Amino acid sequence: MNSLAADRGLGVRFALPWRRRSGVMRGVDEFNRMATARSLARALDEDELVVHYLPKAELPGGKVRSAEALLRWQHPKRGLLAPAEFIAQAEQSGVIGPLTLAVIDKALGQAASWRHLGMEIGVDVNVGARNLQLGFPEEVRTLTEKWKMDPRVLGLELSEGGLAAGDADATTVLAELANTGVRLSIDDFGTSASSLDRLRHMPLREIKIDRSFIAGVSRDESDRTLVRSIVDMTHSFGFKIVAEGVEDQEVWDTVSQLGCDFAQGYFLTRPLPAEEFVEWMRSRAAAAA
Ligand SMILES: [Ca+2]
Repeated sequence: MNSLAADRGLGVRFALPWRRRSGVMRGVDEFNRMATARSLARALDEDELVVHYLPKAELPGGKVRSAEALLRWQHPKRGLLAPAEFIAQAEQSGVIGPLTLAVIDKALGQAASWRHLGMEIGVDVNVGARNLQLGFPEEVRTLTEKWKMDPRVLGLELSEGGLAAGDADATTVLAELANTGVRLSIDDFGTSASSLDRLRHMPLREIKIDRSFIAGVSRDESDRTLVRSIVDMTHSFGFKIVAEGVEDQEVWDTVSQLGCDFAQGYFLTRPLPAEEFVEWMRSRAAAAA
């Protein structure tokens, strides 16, 4: 079912089967969208946004290098909301710009307080196509300077679909972002058709292989072949590879053997609030000692 053989040559479209998870907008009508967008703007003012952290560890040793900042909304009436419940509305209403900057600000502030505790950990923030506006690189630079952080502490995870659009402004913005020194990755790789030839000319450091390809690697030969091929090709471009959604030891061992550089997933831990993340890191260090 995977047509990899046909996609080996560079410059050929690398078409992977669509395995995208269910749409987030299902069942949400226009009225709710607008109401959500208005209350998101208020949530920013009231500081109702919370960030949880999902560690990313080196393979095979498991040293934690960075943590992905995952946004939650502590809604006064609806409780803790996951991004699937509000990100699409934020993108449509334009709140996504200030929202993403608020997450970068919080994540950098967190990295600064971890550094204070002796933990040198980078932070990775999810960025959508609509964030790639002229002016965004300068805003990012201002935030790294505000927290006096080396820009390499910050990683931005860009959606594959957004980059595939190939808009001229987005290309300029990417080049400027790379110039600021922040790390750039492609997120959830494999969930949309993208041209590897195009990707290899982008200023990227890292490819994150979508969890849907990783889940089956320890028992499915075709998933293993696919992951191995992605690793071989993207390593030749100089990218590091992250396996997303690593849930057990067998998958950890398999993606490590396949040449992935980093792993993320519940085998390490679920996403944790910042204070719990510190405790988790400490108990891990104690167990390793
Ligand atoms: Ca991500």
